[in-house]
Amino acid sequence: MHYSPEPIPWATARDRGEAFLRHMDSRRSVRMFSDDPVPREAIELAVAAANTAPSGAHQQPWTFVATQDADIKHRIRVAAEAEERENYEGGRLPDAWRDAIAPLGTSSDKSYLDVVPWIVVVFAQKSTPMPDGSLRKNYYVNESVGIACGLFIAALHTMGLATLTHTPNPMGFLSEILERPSTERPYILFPIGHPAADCEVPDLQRKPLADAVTFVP
Ligand code: IYR
Repeated sequence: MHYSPEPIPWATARDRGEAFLRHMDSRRSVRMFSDDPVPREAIELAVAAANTAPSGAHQQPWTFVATQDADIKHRIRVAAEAEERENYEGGRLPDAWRDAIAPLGTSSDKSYLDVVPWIVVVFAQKSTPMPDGSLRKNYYVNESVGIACGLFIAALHTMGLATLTHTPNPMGFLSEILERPSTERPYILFPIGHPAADCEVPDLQRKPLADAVTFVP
């Protein structure tokens, strides 16, 4: 089918590009959330935005599992903290990894998982069951689901919501608690809510553009 979006004059395009950059640059990952409610529609809108992501062979190999159930969130917190205690206090984190995350000030305390109104866990479908009972193998699953997650984060930020790209390690427990099939693996856990009134974030700088892009020749 035909696709012919309206051309945008450069002056307008630049304004939009700059506004989008300023908007995205104002986003921070948050670990201190308030328990203020967030409407289910906000989650639906963000997933709908994520669902526009390009994907390998248009297989859309993602499942977004959303919960605001206090018991499920608590079970996720307990399981995540058990794994992270092994990492932080049990010596499972290699020294180099420990050094890399030290500036973030993280610990095995994941109490925000009880506080946030929503948890969304994204699962990557290594394969997808078809209506005829066969299993379809998916291609470029990591790339596809990663792009979808980026759009999801941008959509949440656009609605003034905060999140954290959280990958408790290992995170197989999420498949059990959320009862997902073995064709899917947990990819990222997103606690979602408003930042706490006293929210603090690490004083991080983004690397300069010159370190992010190189034009050749
Ligand atoms: N998964 C652990 C450790 C951790 C790892 C990275 I890479 C981070 O950027 C931050 C934390 C945790 O969630 O605490």
